[in-house]
Amino acid sequence: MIFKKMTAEEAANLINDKDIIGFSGFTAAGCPKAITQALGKRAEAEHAAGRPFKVGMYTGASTGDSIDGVLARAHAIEFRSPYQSNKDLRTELNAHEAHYFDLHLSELPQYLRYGFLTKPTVAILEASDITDDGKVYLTSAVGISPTVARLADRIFIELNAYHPKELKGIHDIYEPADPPYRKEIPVYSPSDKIGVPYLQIDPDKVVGVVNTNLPNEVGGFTPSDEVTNKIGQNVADFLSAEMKAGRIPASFLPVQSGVGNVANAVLGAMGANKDIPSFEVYTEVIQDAVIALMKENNVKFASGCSLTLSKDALEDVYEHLDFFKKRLLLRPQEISNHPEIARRLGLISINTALEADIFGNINSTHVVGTKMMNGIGGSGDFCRNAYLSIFTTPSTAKEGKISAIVPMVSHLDHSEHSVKILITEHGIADLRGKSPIQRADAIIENCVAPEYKSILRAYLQLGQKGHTLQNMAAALAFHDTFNKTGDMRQTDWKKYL
Ligand code: 0RQ
Repeated sequence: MIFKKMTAEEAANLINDKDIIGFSGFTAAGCPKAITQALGKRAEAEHAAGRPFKVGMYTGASTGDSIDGVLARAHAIEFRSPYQSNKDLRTELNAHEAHYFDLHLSELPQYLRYGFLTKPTVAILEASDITDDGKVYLTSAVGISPTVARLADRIFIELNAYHPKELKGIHDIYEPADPPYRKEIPVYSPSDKIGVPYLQIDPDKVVGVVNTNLPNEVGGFTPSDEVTNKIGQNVADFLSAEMKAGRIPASFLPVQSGVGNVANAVLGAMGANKDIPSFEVYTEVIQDAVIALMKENNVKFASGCSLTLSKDALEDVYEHLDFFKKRLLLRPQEISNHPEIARRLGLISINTALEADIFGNINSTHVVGTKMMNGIGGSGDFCRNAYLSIFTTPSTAKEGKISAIVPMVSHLDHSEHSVKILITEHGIADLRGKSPIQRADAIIENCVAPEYKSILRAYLQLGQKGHTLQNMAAALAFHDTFNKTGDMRQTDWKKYL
């Protein structure tokens, strides 16, 4: 290898205050780990010496603790985009210690190319292999790697022996041209390969290669429970009824599903439903449930941006790469989440809401209107453009003190114009073709927790006039009551009239 080998500490010492770093990876899969750990220590040492040390950060989505956790705890983040789910980083950005801007995941690479955002000065990529002429074979995710590797002035590689070199061929690297030269992105089915299996970088930009042998830092899953299982069951029942009604073709359509326990339960229930045929997946995050369904031949093929798998599931994939490489493909997020492809393939998109309102608007990001949770992720890329856009949520949070369904969302991420179906553990509200008042009836009747039904029905009787029956004095009374009493069930409309 012609590239200079170095330790993580040596690499970190070459990264400067105010550098802007673009990282490989998507979720905790495929992220660098060693250089950032050393960078955290360097930042702490600089701060102890009274010198400023903060970096800007572009990532694919969330990362492992070695990036977001380490750098947040070291107070070393100037700004961060686009999606995060680390507790310590969340604390930093809600306290304005780090600036955070939340972006549709498909848009970040083109925003960087268009010059809308300051370009990265440094790229840190995790690779399973690299050739002397600059062909980088990534690991278990792609994310924004192609764009940041091209735009950055300096590149550091973490060559991680944990990932087998035989991964070659699982990635499909493609960057679209920018307008006015962009043509259609020629993905006509989830398994279409349109690029090359490696990331071509300029070898002259490589500052050094750090050898590692570190697993991904993907967190474990909470086992599914009665609520998530019921939501999964309701989604599967709904989709099988849509097929019977002829609104989903008998061969089915590719599925996009979000991240987390609800998403795993939904996929599990779809696999168990005898009416739903073996289907394809075109998504961003490939989770454990997809691998389990693939082994049972309930999923034929999965195209994604990352293998966000538990340690056991990833090792299972790596042990049986001959089987899985024919069925898995990893793309840049610009392609896995591309609106053009979502619309062309006719994705059935299933994402989790933090909060929904009775008129069908969705809040995916802000807890009680102010505190950032994780970010919009890919939910907007998919929901606006899907064949059928479904949002799921448990009907309540915090032992029933919070209703996930409120009169008006406290923050808007996806509007009533994009959201077609809302599903909770209690049932399904089909919002297609319904007026606001019909949507409110369907949601209260089918999705709301029993203890909140009469409160929400009473809201609609407050005497408001107009097309959408919002009462401007009382629309956020659920949230106001929660802030004052800690329990939305105590909402008293009279106080707001
Ligand atoms: O709180 O963490 O203190 O226990 O929110 O809620 O039910 O565990 O659900 O982990 O699946 O997260 C929307 C955040 C759901 C996620 C969201 C509290 C609840 C709990 C988490 P605790 P759950 P999940 C693919 C697509 C946006 C991006 C997206 C998300 C915590 O799915 O980030 O869809 N989605 N991307 O108690 C206050 C409410 C609440 C609430 C739940 N209404 N008010 N707190 N909670 N509802 C992913 C990518 O793009 C990479």
